[in-house]
Amino acid sequence: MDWAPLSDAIAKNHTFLISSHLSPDGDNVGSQLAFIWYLKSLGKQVDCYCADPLPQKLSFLQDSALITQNKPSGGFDVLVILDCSNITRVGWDCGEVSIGMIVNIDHHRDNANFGALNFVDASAAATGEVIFSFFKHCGVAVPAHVAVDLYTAVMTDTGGFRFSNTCGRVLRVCAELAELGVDCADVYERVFSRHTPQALALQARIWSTLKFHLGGRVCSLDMPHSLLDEVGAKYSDSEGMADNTVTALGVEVGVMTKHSPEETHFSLRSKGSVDVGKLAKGISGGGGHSCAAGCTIKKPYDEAMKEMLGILESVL
Ligand SMILES: [Mn+2]
Repeated sequence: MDWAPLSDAIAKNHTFLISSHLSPDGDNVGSQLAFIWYLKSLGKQVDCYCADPLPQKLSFLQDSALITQNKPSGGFDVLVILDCSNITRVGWDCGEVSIGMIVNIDHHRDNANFGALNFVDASAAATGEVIFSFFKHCGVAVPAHVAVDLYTAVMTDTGGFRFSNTCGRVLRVCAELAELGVDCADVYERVFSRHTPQALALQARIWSTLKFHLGGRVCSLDMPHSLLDEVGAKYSDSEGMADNTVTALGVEVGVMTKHSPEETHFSLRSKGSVDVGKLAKGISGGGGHSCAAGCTIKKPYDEAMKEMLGILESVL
């Protein structure tokens, strides 16, 4: 990666706005916090806006309150968009603020290169990994709390080092971060093992919808949005459930649906034989990685599920 244009853009400008995608996850939040810290350490003026609030489990990250839901106004020299394959993923209209240039830093292979400067490394497991390589290129002395941000980014985007994007390089990056002062067990526990009773009740109800299709090659779980009020849980309490759909023997593709009466959102997971990223892209508003992707079908659950199973039958 040629980092010189990024270093130049940072050196020549003063006011920065950072943003990332809706439904913030560990990579989104960790990457934003690391980049806020870096720019502030250089004396830059930095604002950060995320259209959705952070999940509670990520609020332990130092300075997480710097990621605000205060809609930006006025002008900024540079808008830095992190972890977004396209600009609509930020969930707000960037045209509402006056922006000198857009810098796009990401690791999604379907990134639309929407920035004036684009730093997209599709081989990286997380945007946090891309940022860490930039920091190393610049010789930045990364403090422990920023190492925690970046470690959280990589840990979450690899599903706790379980996904196929976990490789020697990724583990070496995490080893370097650990040596900078990350308490790995503490981060894992905070992110993956702290559930409210309502969250577990929600997950129990989701498990009760377990179904197998297409001769056992597809497994599905479903969450009607109305379930949240029923058990007093939050939308984010269902996070991670989609990963369970590919844990059964014989299953090639897992489908986790979340539906309202009008539309059905699909989280797709693959064991590898089907590229669900490609599949989701063929459906309006969809996208993602080859083993984890998402899309929405604007139809009620029964109809949408029938359509999805038809698509899956044609590729399995
Ligand atoms: Mn990511």
